[in-house]
Amino acid sequence: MRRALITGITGQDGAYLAEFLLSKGYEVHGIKRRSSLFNTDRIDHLYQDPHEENIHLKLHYGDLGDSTNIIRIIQQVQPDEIYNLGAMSHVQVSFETPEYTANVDGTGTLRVLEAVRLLGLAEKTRIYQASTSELYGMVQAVPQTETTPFYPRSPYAVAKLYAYWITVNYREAYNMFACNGILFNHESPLRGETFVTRKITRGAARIALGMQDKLFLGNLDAQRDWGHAKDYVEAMYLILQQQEPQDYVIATGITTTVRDFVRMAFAEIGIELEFVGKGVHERGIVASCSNPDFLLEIGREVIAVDPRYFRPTEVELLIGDPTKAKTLLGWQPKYDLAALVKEMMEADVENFHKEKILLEAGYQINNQFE
Ligand code: NDP
Ligand code: GDR
Repeated sequence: MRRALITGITGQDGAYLAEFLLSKGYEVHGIKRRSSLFNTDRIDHLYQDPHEENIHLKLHYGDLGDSTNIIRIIQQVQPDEIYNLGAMSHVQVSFETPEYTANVDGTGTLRVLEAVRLLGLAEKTRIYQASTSELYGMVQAVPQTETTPFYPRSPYAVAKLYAYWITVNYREAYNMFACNGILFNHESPLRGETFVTRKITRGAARIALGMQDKLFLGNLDAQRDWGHAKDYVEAMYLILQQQEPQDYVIATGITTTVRDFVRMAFAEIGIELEFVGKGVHERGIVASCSNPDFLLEIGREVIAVDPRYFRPTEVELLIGDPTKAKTLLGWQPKYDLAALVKEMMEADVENFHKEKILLEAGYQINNQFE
């Protein structure tokens, strides 16, 4: 039985990847952080009672900031494959916690690579590094490929730049099977609530259900190449199954503005929006509402811009060229943006529909919004 170790198993990608590898017959080990509340919601459906026989999913406490536990866990697990997905992954938050982000996202990757080397596993263990389209940052050329120059625009991206190159360096210096997947934005109903797509689908659902008046967003002009996380974790797996270790761009090749994502999310539930005004004064108003379940008056303002969400330096345009992955890995995404938006909207309408029933029955629900 092949054994995989996933850092960041409690995150969006970790959850989909764990499910995918279990379905392939792997024994999956994951590193979770200690927190004061349970933080395994996304993988609870995969949980197996450790007292049972034949456990295929095992969780270990750890943190990428602590090499002692990284070494111990890797020594104990002796993994065939490591997927290094753990990271402080929010670009805007990285401006507020730059040193922490460098330590976890940058040096954390070094800790994993060096642990494998020190433990004498360089020949056995293959390593996937979660690199990112944020490396491209300021536009140098589009569509972005494996050879497009990097120009990172946030402490997050700079930390990931170090992680990218230390992965390449360990591959070249020690002959390790270590690869970067340069993944463009990928989303799903499991996406963290403060990333823009999930913030929009949650906001649209709550506004339609009468639970929220307005959704405040930042830069509506930003363009992103959005895919589905389920498709992208399959690419991670494929990258580690090749003869040669290489780096790959994983993307859809199509870019969309944040504004158009907002339009698509509301349209999915029968609400057409019109955008009026410019810059910080731009707002989205209801142009029509064909869904009898949602009573939204025409002309009502539901989207407004709040400069609080502007970033000190922004990445304006991302559009990836996945030709290499399609050709060499045979990777083929199953979702397009319309199917992604549909799945996310359906999930959030259902979530908030249930929550509304609980609220009306007098239950207190603590929700945080950003
Ligand atoms: P999430 O933010 O959903 O998950 C991040 C995971 O990392 C969580 O399990 C989190 O734990 C864990 N983590 C955070 N800090 C630490 C730490 N100090 N030590 C160990 N683990 C830690 O991210 P995604 O699943 O979306 O992304 C997975 C990886 O891919 C990340 O590295 C991200 O930067 C990268 N990436 C993501 C893209 C995307 O569009 N989603 C695109 C390109 C790259 P906890 O649950 O406790 O917070
Ligand atoms: P990103 O994702 O920064 O691309 O990083 P995010 O969804 O946070 O932002 C995408 C774009 O939307 C604009 N935006 C807003 N963003 C947020 N979060 N909240 C808002 O209210 C808002 N309004 C507009 C942003 O300015 C930005 O241009 C994600 C993360 O998953 C990274 O870990 C990963 O590496 C990259 O994708 C690829």
